[in-house]
Amino acid sequence: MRYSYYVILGLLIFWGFGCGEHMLVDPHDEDSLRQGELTDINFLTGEPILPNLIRVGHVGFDGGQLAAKLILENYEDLPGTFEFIDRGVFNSLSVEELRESYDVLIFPWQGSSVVNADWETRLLPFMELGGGIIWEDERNVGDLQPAITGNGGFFSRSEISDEVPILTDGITNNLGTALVRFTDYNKPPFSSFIKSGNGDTVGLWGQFGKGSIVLTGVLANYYGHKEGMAFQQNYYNLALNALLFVATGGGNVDDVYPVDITVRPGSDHNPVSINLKSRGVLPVAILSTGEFDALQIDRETLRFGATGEEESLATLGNGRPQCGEEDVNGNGLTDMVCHFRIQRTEFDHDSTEGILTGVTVSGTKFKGSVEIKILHSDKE
Ligand SMILES: [Ca+2]
Repeated sequence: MRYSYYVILGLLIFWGFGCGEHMLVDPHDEDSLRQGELTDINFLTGEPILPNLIRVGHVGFDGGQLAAKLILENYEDLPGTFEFIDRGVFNSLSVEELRESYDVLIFPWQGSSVVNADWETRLLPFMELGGGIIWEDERNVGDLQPAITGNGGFFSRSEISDEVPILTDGITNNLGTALVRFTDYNKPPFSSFIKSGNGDTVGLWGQFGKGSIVLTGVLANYYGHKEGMAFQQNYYNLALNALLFVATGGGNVDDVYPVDITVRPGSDHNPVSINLKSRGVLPVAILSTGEFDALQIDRETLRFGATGEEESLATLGNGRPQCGEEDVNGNGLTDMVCHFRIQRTEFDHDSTEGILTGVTVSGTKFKGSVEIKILHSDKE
């Protein structure tokens, strides 16, 4: 079971969320140029839903261990194809042509400086088309401006400084010397995840549209080998993680998990009537299921009203959201009940639906809707 490593890691990290399978790719999305049937992240477990095929293009240099090639071809730890792209060919291909042929582009250490990896006209558009980029290339750092400023050199022994799901899973050993330091970057969407012993940022990741990028000054692709010395194995795992990370959009979850909600739980009225003149609050229950644990909601993110964007969450005297935990439907699973100020829900006399949105503590977006009835007894 070549995937078991990731499945177990994902389960360990997101064990609190139960398990469930939700394919996030919309097969009807005509805008998507994803060719390799790349998939996304399971909403609840955080596990990557593995791509069927990752087509990797390796730009301009074929030295080192080529961890990506090992991962895809020798060990088959991820499904995919690996192809060298001659620098001249690379420069002659448009972004659209590149995206049609490749899901991930690797810019390796000692890539040719002839390569045109201009951020604005090449890399960013490639990612916006859903492509992923892995970068170890100290020779073309100049192409990254204005998004990122970096410079080459030797930067002391480095290590993971920030945990990023998928990307840093299982990377425990120290990493070696870095050859690129990132001195300035827009933040967000870039985040640092590897730092050198001197505190220099030598690893960044970011998401752009449906695509993502991992930039490192450490040479995971160059040195990574599954059966090498400990540091090579560590690099191999980082290269594998990076490949999976960018192939799945960097854990980019655009979709929204559907949740069940009820207004005024326990009420006999269905739909529940709402009096727009009321200065009171409306209790809304977010129901737990075997797949969705409502207690994992980040309460502060809840919005409820006509569009689901209304900041109507009621707070207590201490500023905390007015929420409680209760099994409102008696199914043995504790639900979350929060109160919303009717005056801030933006409902009008034509409203027939209340929409709730929010985010779980692990970053999963969710949304629920419920039928409502506006009380028309008051003459306006
Ligand atoms: Ca329940």
